[in-house]
This record gives sequence, C-alpha cells and structure tokens, in this order.
Amino acid sequence: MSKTIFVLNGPNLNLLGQREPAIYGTTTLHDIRERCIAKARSLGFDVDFRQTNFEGELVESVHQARNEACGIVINPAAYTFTSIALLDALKTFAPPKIELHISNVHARESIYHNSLISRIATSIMIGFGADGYELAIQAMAGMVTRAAH
Ligand code: CA2
Repeated sequence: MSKTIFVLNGPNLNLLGQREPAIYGTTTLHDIRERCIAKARSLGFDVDFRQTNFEGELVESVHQARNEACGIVINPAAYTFTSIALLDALKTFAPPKIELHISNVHARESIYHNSLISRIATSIMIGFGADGYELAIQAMAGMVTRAAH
C-alpha cells in the first residue's frame, strides 16, 4: 500500500507569508512543506508537496495521485469555487481527500462561500491557519491506517 500523501496547493499560494498576513499569516509555503514532511515522517508516511497556478496542472496531479497516493490534502485556493474540472478529477480518486483552507472562508465575502469541492471531500479543514496542514496530515494518516486494518 502507498504511504505517500499528496499535498496540493492552487493559485497564488506561492505568495504565502509575503502578502495579506492578516488573512493568511506569516508562514511561507516552504515552511508549511517542511512541517508537513516532518509530521508525515513521524507517522510513517511520505509527502509529495506541490503548488501550481495552473488548473490543468492540478488536475494532472490528481491523476498522478490515483496511482501513487494513499490520500490527498488539497487547498485548491480560488479553483475551489470555479473548477468543475478539478471536481471531476477528485471524484475519480477513491481514497480519502481533505479539502483545506487556511482562512475561515465562511467568515469572508460570499464569493468564498460556495465550494464545489466540499460535496466530494471526505473531510474539510478550515480556518486553522498554517497549522491546518499538519492537522490534516495527522487526520489523513489516521484515516489511511484505520482503512488498512
Ligand atoms: O484560505 C485559503 O487557504 C484559501 O484557499 C486561499 C485562497 C482563497 O481563494 C480561498 O477562498 C481560501 C486564495 C489564495 C491566495 O493566496 C495568497 C497568499 C498570500 C497572499 C495573497 C494571496
């Protein structure tokens, strides 16, 4: 069984820690990647951590995850609200998938309220800031381990 968790990040998240710290905090995506890898390793898992500004590239990562990943943690950023292509790709991925948002999207403007992804996500992690990623890795490791027994 694969022990690799794919952590996928959508558009603009490469700017984390550099812009809008009041909303997204001061932690960079590089720091988050390091924390995810360390947390996963402590639980006996690997992480394949990616960021892209391109919708099709996110879709292709999901396709790759079908063969290589035991679970997906995904922050689709703005594609959360627009991408039927990403929704369709994630529907083809049977193992657990956690939708993650750094900010509490429900406390923000209404354009951030209607996720297309939530209806097919196994679980949702919202509003925990950068800590949400490690929490999601921990939750994913638990789900995958329990499913294997
Ligand atoms: O809170 C999140 O993680 C979001 O997925 C972030 C998205 C937004 O469209 C979602 O509704 C909630 C936006 C990502 C923009 O990333 C930036 C990072 C640093 C500075 C500016 C934007």
